[in-house]
Amino acid sequence: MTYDSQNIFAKILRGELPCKKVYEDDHALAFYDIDPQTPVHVLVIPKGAYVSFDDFSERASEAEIAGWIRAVGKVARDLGLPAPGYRVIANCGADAHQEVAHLHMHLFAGTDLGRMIKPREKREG
Ligand code: DGP
Repeated sequence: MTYDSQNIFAKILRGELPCKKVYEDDHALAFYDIDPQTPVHVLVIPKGAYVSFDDFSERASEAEIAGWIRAVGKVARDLGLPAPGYRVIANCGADAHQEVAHLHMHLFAGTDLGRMIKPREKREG
């Protein structure tokens, strides 16, 4: 998938749209999700033009990769999430229902998040 520079997060990065900023450095920007699904719901995006995790891991520099990953962890620590616990998810592509085609890590926290996948007894097959 080619990167569309008109996506919402690209506009936020350029300052064309506002966001409720949590953290920013040379490689990453973190802000609160506009439609929070948990009491704490933050998005951490790399500043470069990458669509998805697989795109980023293929094309980003070592510094960009380290910078983004470190930013995700720093935001979690700064928000006090490690002790109660939190979840990180990056939706990539159609089956994952990725809505915004700029790589983003969701941080979910602030409540018992339940199990990540269906209980064994409710799985198909
Ligand atoms: P995903 O399905 O993983 O692509 O999630 C995209 C998320 O982006 C979704 O949780 C809602 C959030 N979002 C969409 N538009 C905006 C916006 O303009 N501002 C902020 N802060 N979040 C947005």
